[in-house]
Formats: sequence, C-alpha cells, structure tokens
Amino acid sequence: MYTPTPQDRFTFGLWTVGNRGRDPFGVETRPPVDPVDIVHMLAEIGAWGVNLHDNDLVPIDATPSERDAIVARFTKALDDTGVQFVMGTVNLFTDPVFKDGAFTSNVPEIRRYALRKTIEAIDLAAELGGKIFVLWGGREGAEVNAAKNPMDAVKRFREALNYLCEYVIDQGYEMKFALEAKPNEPRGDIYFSSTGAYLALIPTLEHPDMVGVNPEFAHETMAGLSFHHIVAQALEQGKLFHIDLNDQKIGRFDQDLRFGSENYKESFFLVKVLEDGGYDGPLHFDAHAYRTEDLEGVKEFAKGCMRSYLIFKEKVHRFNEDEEIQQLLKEIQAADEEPLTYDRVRPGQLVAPDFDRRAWGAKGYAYERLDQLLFDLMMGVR
Ligand code: GLT
Ligand code: MN
Ligand code: MN
Repeated sequence: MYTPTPQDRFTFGLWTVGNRGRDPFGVETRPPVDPVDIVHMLAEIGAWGVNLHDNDLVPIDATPSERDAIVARFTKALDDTGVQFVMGTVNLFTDPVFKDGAFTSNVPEIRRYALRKTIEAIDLAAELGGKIFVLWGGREGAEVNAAKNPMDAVKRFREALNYLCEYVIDQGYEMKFALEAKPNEPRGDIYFSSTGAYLALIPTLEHPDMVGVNPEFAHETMAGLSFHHIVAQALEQGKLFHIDLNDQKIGRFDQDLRFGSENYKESFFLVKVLEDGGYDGPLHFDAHAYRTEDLEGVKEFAKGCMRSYLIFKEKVHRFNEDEEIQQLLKEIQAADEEPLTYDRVRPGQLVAPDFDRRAWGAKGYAYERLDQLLFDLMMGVR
C-alpha cells in the first residue's frame, strides 16, 4: 500500500541521493556514486524520475566530446530502466567565479557567462527530454550590502530571465522555468528570500506564462513561514510548476531532511493541499540522508521519503472520508450563499441589517475538538 510506483511521480536529483555527507565542518563520509548507478537504484525503489544540475553529470571543464559521451551513457541508463528525466537546473554557485553572484553579479562579464552556462544547461535538459528548468539563485545575495544595490539585483535578475525565455522560445523548446527562493545560506542574505517575492516578480517579466515557482519545504521553514500556505497560493495562481519536498527545523541551517521526518502536521497539510488542490506535477525530494549513513542508508532515506508521502496521502484520504470530521467541518465552514458580486445600489450593506455581531463573537468554533480529531487520526488511534 505504501510502495511507490512511477504513477506516484516521485523524483530525486542526482545531488540528493548522490549527496556524500560533506558539511562545512567535515569531509565526505560516503563514496561518490556513478549517475548511471543512481538511475538504476531509483528504478529499483519505484521512483518515477531523476533531475540534475549540469555539473552533477558533466564536469564544468569537460570538452564537447567528453560531454557527449557522458550524456550518451546517461541516456542509455534512462532507456534501460524507464526512469524519466524530469527537471534540469544549472549550478551557478559552486565555482569561485560565482562567489559574489551570477545573474546579479556586479561584473557584466560574469553575468553574461552565467547566462551562457545556463543556456548550455537548458540545451542539456532539452536533449534529455526535460520540460522544467529550475533556477535557484544560491549566490545571488550579499553580506556586504555597501557593495551591492538591491534594486539593481532585481533588474538584473529580470533581465536574465527575459533573455532565457527568449532563448527557449527561439529554440522551440517546450520548457518552463521554476524559480526557487531561499532566505539565506550560502549568502548572508539571498535576494528574493521567499516564494512570495518570486510570485511578485513573475508578472513583471516579458513572458510571465513561462515562469512559475519551485518552493522548497526547508527554505520557507528556515524563515519560520508556513510552507503549505505558500504552496497553496502558488497552486491557486497556476504557478506551482515544481516542488522541493524535504523537512527542516525552524531556525536551523538548511537541513534538507528526509520528507516527513520533523514536521508531521505541516507535512500532512502540505500533502492535503497538493492532493486536494489537484497538483499533478513532479514530487521531487530535494533532501539527503544523514551524514551517518552509508549507501544502504541512502537507499532507506529515499524509500522513506516516498513511503512517508504515501502515508500522509492515505491520512488525507481518511480525513476527507471521516464522517465526524466532515460533519464538524460542515458546521464550521458555513455553506456559501450567493457569490460575492458588487452591489451598485447598496454597496455598503453586504449583510442583513439584523446581522448579530455579538452572537457571532460569542459563538464557539469547536476547533479544539477538530484539531484533536486530526491528532488522533494522524497517530493512528482513530
Ligand atoms: C542546492 C539547493 C537546493 C536547490 C538545488 C537546485 S541545489 O542543493 O540547496 O535547494 O534546489 O539548484
Ligand atoms: Mn531545493
Ligand atoms: Mn534546501
């Protein structure tokens, strides 16, 4: 019942299951894994797809013929296993050239080089059959704010996106962009610090239809925000092009924990928003195994992400079917009368003249009971 199949649309990035356990204080605890072996492992555990940064597969200084050989070998692994290539992205954060940003760098040549590198990564993603391209501006930010103009950053980022949309149209690719926000790390402050900032930028672009968001559980949680609220907004606005699922404790560094490992309740509501809201895009686990794990532990981690999602999904189903809960909700969420339309004759009336403010203020909402029912349901005693 909790065994994933490709129909569940679960994906992993090469950098997630390929994570080697390095952190700022310690070296790698796991050996490198060949991307081809990762694809085979994903097929074995029932994942649907795989995602990558350009340099997860092709080293930054590979020659064109080396690149082609690597891509051919990877494509064969996809063909052999049936694993889909789903999302491509570009690494604009590891190489020292990007130490003060890529699209928002103060140096025009670096901004142009960042665009060229992104275009090559888009070509790679298109060649592999991907239709979603994520942009995470990890280094687009500052510590020394005296050195940078945050309004220029917005303008430069917009300029870069406009250029990339033009490129995709020009090539005839069927590719959309998904913007991923993060408040900080690796920069002291990253521009566009939450998904809401990107939702506000998108309508100012030349091709807003081609651009949506890729919210990440850990990133909004680092900022103390409700992840499922922003996911709901993105979904309602038709902008949830992709999602990065993981887990995180508030106030910590970006932990990228196994999905469902920390915030059970928030994860439940997230899955509820995605399932009830009709999201049918990929479900990407942008997480990694604890540093304590060997390769067997990595596999357990990946299986755990998918299993937990399916368990939450089943709990959502139970919640939606639970008679007592639904009866309570019916009482709480009074049925909609007339849809709200502007009344030219009496625009300020809105409710009946005898609307009883005091009675409504005094009424109990039974939320204590409802929330306890949810707890019982989630804990399996219901
Ligand atoms: C990096 C980051 C993630 C982004 C990836 C896409 S790379 O691991 O922490 O949140 O989604 O560039
Ligand atoms: Mn992410
Ligand atoms: Mn993260």
